[in-house]
Amino acid sequence: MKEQLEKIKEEALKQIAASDALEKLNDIRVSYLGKKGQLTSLLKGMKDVSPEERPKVGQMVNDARALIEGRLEEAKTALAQKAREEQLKKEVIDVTLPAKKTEAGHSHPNTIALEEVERIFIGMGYEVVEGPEVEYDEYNFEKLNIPKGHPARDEQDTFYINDSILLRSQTSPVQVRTMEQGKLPIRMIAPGRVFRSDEVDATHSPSFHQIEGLVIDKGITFADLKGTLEEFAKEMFGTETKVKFRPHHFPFTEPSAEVDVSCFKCGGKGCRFCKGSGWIEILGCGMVHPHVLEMCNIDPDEYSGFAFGVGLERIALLKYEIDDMRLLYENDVRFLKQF
Ligand code: 2NM
Repeated sequence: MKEQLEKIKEEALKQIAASDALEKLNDIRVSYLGKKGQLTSLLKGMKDVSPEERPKVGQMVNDARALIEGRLEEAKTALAQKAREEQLKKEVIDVTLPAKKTEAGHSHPNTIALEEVERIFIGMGYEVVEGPEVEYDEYNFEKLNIPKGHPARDEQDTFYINDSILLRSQTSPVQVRTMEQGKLPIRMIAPGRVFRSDEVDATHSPSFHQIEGLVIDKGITFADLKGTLEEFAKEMFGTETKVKFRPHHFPFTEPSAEVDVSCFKCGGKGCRFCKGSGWIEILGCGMVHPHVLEMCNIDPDEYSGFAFGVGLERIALLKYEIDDMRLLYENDVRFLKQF
């Protein structure tokens, strides 16, 4: 009987050591320790053992049972631990993997054109300055030589919050604010949203964007203005571009001019794009009016300067050959992705 017990014990331990799944361990438990298990059957054979031997043999059977149970438990814990480690390995997060791409849309043609204009002027030493879209009448009109009743107030009719506060019709109030701060010389551009009381059509919108430039220093002349804008036009539209200054009138500059560039489609010969003229109007400019300088506390006998203003949408429409301004405000990504 002793030999039988040893054999059963050895066989059980061998099977436990070799099992690689929880179900197998359970089968082993049943086949050795279960009601009809081998060890249980062995106990039933105790009646054949002599009464003196019985306690000893009983003890041996119990020890074997305890040993097998202990090993089963250990094996179960080890298997569970292994399973958990494998799961952790499978679920590991590799933080060095590239992130899932989010659909980021596309830069708006206005943004692309603005960044190009900013790049050119920053390259010439200009600062980019921003200011409020809701402005005082004083900054939007009065200090720019457009007193109440001036005809330019009709051309630049805008939206009023009350008698003295409005939505700016140009970005020049940013220049006024900068001049008032009194830090000279000034070399700046002021890009931003402006408002006019206009009906929507292919070339008009009640809200659009402007970039205005201002240079104030001692001895600034119209020659500086011409050279600067010619350089800008060549960088923006190509080195072959020619510029033409036509006399014009603005209340805040004297003298004033409108600037045409030679058509970058036909080179100036005349085409559908430039409506046969060979020229395309792109901006307005002039020497800052001495009265404007005075109202901004700058002595016109000591300082002079030039200013200019360009419509951002106009540049974007020209540059990308878009024929309807309304397309710029729909933000249809299929449209935006073309630029
Ligand atoms: C334009 C045309 C000409 C302009 C003038 C000023 C200021 F504040 F210095 F007086 N800022 N911008 C100006 C001059 C704007 O836009 C067509």
